[in-house]
Amino acid sequence: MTANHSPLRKWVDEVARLTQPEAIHWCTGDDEEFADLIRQMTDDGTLAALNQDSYPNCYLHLSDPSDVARVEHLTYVCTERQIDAGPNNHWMSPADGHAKMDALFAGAMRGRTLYVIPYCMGPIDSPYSRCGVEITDSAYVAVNMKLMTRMGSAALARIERDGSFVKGLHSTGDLDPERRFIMHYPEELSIKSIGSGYGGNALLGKKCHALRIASYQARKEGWLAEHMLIVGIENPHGETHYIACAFPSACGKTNLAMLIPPESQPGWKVWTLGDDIAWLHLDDGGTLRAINPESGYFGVVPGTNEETNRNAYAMIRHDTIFTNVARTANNEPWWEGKNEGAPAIDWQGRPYDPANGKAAHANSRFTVAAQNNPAYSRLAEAPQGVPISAIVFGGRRKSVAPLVYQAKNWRHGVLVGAGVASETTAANVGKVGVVRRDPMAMKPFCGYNFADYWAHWLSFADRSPRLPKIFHVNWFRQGQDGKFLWPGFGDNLRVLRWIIERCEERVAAVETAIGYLPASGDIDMTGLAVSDDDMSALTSIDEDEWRAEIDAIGVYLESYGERLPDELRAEQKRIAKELG
Ligand code: SAT
Ligand code: MN
Repeated sequence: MTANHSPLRKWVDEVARLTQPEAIHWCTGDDEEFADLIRQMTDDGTLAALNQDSYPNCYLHLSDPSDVARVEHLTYVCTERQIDAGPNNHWMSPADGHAKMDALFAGAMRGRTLYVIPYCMGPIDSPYSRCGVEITDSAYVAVNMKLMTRMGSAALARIERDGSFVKGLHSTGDLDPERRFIMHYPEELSIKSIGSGYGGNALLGKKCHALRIASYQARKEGWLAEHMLIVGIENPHGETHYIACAFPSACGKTNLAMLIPPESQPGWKVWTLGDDIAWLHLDDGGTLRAINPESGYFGVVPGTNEETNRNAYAMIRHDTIFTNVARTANNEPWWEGKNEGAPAIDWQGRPYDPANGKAAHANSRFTVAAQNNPAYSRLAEAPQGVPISAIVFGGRRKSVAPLVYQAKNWRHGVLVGAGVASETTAANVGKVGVVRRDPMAMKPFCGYNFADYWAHWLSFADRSPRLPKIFHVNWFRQGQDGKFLWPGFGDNLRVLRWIIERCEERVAAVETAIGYLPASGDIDMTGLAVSDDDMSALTSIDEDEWRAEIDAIGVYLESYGERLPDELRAEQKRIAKELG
């Protein structure tokens, strides 16, 4: 298969001249090709077959130990003017960015195969979908792209129809962290990434295209590309509300998207549409509709078990690629929190020795097609997407943020999103557990100046009277003893039910300066052992802490200078004043 589309052919020729591959392979995306690539990688040691009796079609990839997470400090947005990338991004001029990358790409694919991967983000026939082509020298990337996106001939046909696509050039290079860079050129709709084979750095359809480049496109075209899961919550009468939730990486988006209702909530069902990214568009009637641009999951493995996420546990029992987990003596995958079996070989391929730390890497991942998910929503493939009732922001906060609160209106909700903070996780290289601002959980992913991004969010208020309600949740609140106050996982449904009742205007709430909080007794606690004291700590605010928090948000927002929208500043001041 090759393209008729001449800009694509021309680009592939140019890249081949620069990178000097030994062979060029145009991906069709069919099952035979997938099987061939897997066979080739098990032959050359890129993948190891896991126990094919208990884990059919499951494989393990161990990355270079220096290449196990996203590298925000090496990730750049290259716009003509630095101010357009904003203080939230590392910046380089497009000319410098290309010069730097082209020097690194020169001859980078010698002796390797160049894969051309046409892909479509979103259902092939959706007007909201956008296509891209990734060129890579990694077969591991090619098979992951097959699981994560609509990849191959159908995408190529759409590219030929649309006449446009996002260009992504990737090479694993020599994996030297000194020669590792992830560059984005939003004004040219292109990406260049070298020196890493890890997920978010190398699967360019994901964070690079579907968030950084798409957020830029979305602003120009009047929609939103967000770091959000999409979930359908069906009540016992068969009515379903769709909710989009933004949490930073490794804060439980996949678990919430696949939530299993506790036994005490009979008749409730939860359907997954997406676990990481949502593209949101206003339809002609002013309803905000969401599609998931991806078609698979690249989820955190540790902690996944029968109790925490039964659906995920079943889903990754077959047809799954594991990255950086450990193995048992029986050649089954193993990870901390699996609650079954014991590690024999760690994620670096060494005999397991607790002195070397964890058996599986804290950011070890599974890649699996969404179709494997027993709770996959039948509307996940719908070209028109699903109507969103509520947008939920959240972070990992030991203190300050209550279990749940509702913004008073859209403008206030934008401030709530802009003020999101979270303790850092293993999904990014760097220190874990430090609180940092992560507006809309997009700090690593917004492809342009956050100040302009907030203005874009605010502009929706004038475009529709029927926008979703906005909430903030925190599943990670701790007591004085450092224990989590809220059980999380399936019990989060109780909080989602309150959110839905608020959307349907069926329940009152307690008004405070920071928003509406649940009144005592309004969150269903049937069958749940959380003490009254803990519940009141979870559903109240400490005004001193909040005065400090709102001040800190004000200082953070001001760091965006002149471009900061006045409306946002005014909203922060209003709350500061109400808190007194
Ligand atoms: O960036 S990845 O997509 O690899 C994982 C994450 O951080 O959410
Ligand atoms: Mn993510």
